[in-house]
Order: sequence, then C-alpha cells, then structure tokens
Amino acid sequence: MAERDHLEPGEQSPALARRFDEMLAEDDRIEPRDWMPDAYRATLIRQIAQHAHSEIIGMQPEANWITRAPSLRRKAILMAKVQDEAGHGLYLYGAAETLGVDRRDLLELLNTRKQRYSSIFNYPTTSWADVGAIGWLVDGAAITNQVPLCRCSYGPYARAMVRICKEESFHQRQGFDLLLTLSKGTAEQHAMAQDAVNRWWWPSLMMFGPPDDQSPNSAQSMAWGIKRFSNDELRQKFVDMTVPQADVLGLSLPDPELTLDGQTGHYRFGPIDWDEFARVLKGGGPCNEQRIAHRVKAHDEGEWVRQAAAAHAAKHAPVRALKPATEAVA
Ligand code: FAQ
Repeated sequence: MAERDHLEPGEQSPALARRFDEMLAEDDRIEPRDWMPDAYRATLIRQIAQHAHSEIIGMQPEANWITRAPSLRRKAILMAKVQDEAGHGLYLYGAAETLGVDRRDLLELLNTRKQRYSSIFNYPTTSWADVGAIGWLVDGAAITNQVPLCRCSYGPYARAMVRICKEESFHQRQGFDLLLTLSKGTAEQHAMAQDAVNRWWWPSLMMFGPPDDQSPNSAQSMAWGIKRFSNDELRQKFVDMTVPQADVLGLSLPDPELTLDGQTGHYRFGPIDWDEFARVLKGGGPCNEQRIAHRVKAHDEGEWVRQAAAAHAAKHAPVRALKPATEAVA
C-alpha cells in the first residue's frame, strides 16, 4: 500500500519519521503539512506559546510609563514599541496555531497560570529610566536569543522571528538612546539610569534560562534544530556584546567579577542567583500577581470586542463569497 503523506495523531510510520530526520539533517524547514513527531510538536507549542505570552505580558511594564513619558517624541516611540509587542504576540499565536492549537486555549492556559511567560516581566518599572533599561538589556537579550530562532527548523516560527528581530533591533536602539541621554544629562538623571541598569542586569541574564546542566529541554531542542545554541552560550554572547556598550553609555554593570578573559576573549561574570529565578518562576516575583490579574482583567473586558469581531466576520463571510459572481453580472 502506498505511504500516505499524513497520519492520524499518535500513528507512527518509519518512512515518514525517516523523512523528518532527513529534512532536519539537510537543514530543510518543517512545514505544518509535514509529518512530525508528537514530542517535536509539543515542544514547539510549549516554546512558541511561552514566547507569545511573554510578548503580551511584556507590554505591561513599559505601558506603565506611556502617560508619564517626558516628551511627545518619547511618548510616540514608547507607544509604537508597546504596540509592536502586541503584534509580535499576534504573529506568534498565529505560528502556534499552525501546530493545531487554538489561541483561545493558549490564552486560557496563560490566564490560569498553566503556561509560563518570561521571568523578566515579573519585575517592576519604578522609574522612567527603566524604559531605557528594558530596551537596552531586555530587548538586547531577546535579540541575542531570537536571531538564531530565525533558523529554527519549524518554518512558521522561523519566519515570524525574522520580522520580530527587525523590530526588536529598533527597540534595543531606542533603549540605548534613552539611557545615553539620561547618562549624559544631570547628575540626578545619570543616577536614575545607573539605578535602572543595576536592577535589570541580573534578571536579564536569567532570561536565557537555567544553566545548560540544569536545562531539561535543551539537548532535545538542539537535536531538533529548534534551539541552535545552548542557554549558556547565548548568555555569554549577550554579556560579550553588552559590556562594551555599557562603557559607551558611561554606566557600570553591577558585577564586581566582570573581567575580560584574555585567553578566551570572553567576559567572565559572577554567579547568578538561581534561587531568585526559581522563586520568580514559581510565582514569587515582585509582580507575578499583578501581571496576571491585569491580563485577566483586560481579557474579560475585551470579551465584547471578540464577540463583535466574530459577529462581523460571520455577517460578511457569505457576502465575500458571493462578490465575484455579482461583479461578473455587472
Ligand atoms: N522565564 O529546559 P529549559 C521578549 C522555563 S521575549 C520563564 O532551558 P527551554 C520580547 C522553560 O520554559 C522573551 N521560564 O527550557 C520583549 C522550561 O519550562 P518547562 C521570551 C523559563 O525552553 C522585550 C524550564 O524553565 N523569549 O523579551 C525561562 O529549552 C521587551 C526549563 O528550561 C522567548 O520565549 C525564563 N526566562 O529554554 C517583549 C524566546 N527560562 O519545561 C516586551 C523563545 C526557562 O517546565 C518587552 N524561547 N524557563 O515547561 C526560548 O528560547 C526558550 O524557551 C528559553 C528556555 C531559552 C527561554
């Protein structure tokens, strides 16, 4: 009997599994129509959903400053950035849906704390300089992690990442520009920038996830071409890129052990507080409760918008289908 090009969920076919392995070996992209192992699909859904949730939860800390931005120009930039993050969430939920899940279910998992979002967004933005620190450090870490995802083995995720990375690059530069302005401003502004960098540095390093020897998913994700570099490799890349930028900003990084290793060409850094990371992941960060409560409130208050959009789509669907025939008669 001829081999089918699809299988029912849970069905196995050695030929299709072999084809999947060959595609990975040839660095081809896996597309939604292709057969894939259930565990590959589940890993992608977990990672893409967590990424999408991070984008929309990540709107909150910066949105906190939109009404208090110090100039019209800064306000316009910040509004555009926060809006971009919503767009990134949209592309990513779209990419997750190509794997057979529904975004409504993913949002329910976020709102009921059954899926994660990035640890970084559980920290508060207590001053205007935090907007700069998020752009420079958080978006900088996000880009370091996400550029390799443009070569992820799953096509829809890889393509979403290309556009997201272009926008994140603008975000990172605006953060750098904001901090540079503050750093070169009055003594009070400089101190505000330094304080923000002191608070965001270590949580930014935690964004890359646990150390490699405590990362249960890395080995398999790298074998599948989902991750191209390990958590520690990306963390090191970020440190190496960021330390010289801190010099240009005229700001220090809060790590007395930060030194350039002349032999490896990499910066050595001090120990990360993994207990703090674990606490934040378990819900014990400074803003975990606030972030989810705000998210659930926004979701509930948006119910009428979802209903109206669905009613509009239902009303116009048959008209759209008939349109070509009507035009032909005319
Ligand atoms: N926070 O085995 P691993 C952004 C979890 S986007 C929370 O190493 P993996 C844009 C992990 O899920 C930021 N949880 O996991 C922006 C796993 O959970 P499990 C988000 C974390 O997946 C900027 C467990 O720990 N970016 O910032 C974190 O192989 C400014 C074990 O870890 C992405 O999502 C964490 N930091 O590697 C927006 C990028 N780290 O198995 C607004 C895509 C680990 O219990 C403003 N994701 N966990 O379910 C990835 O590259 C990977 O998923 C990692 C984690 C590297 C995050």
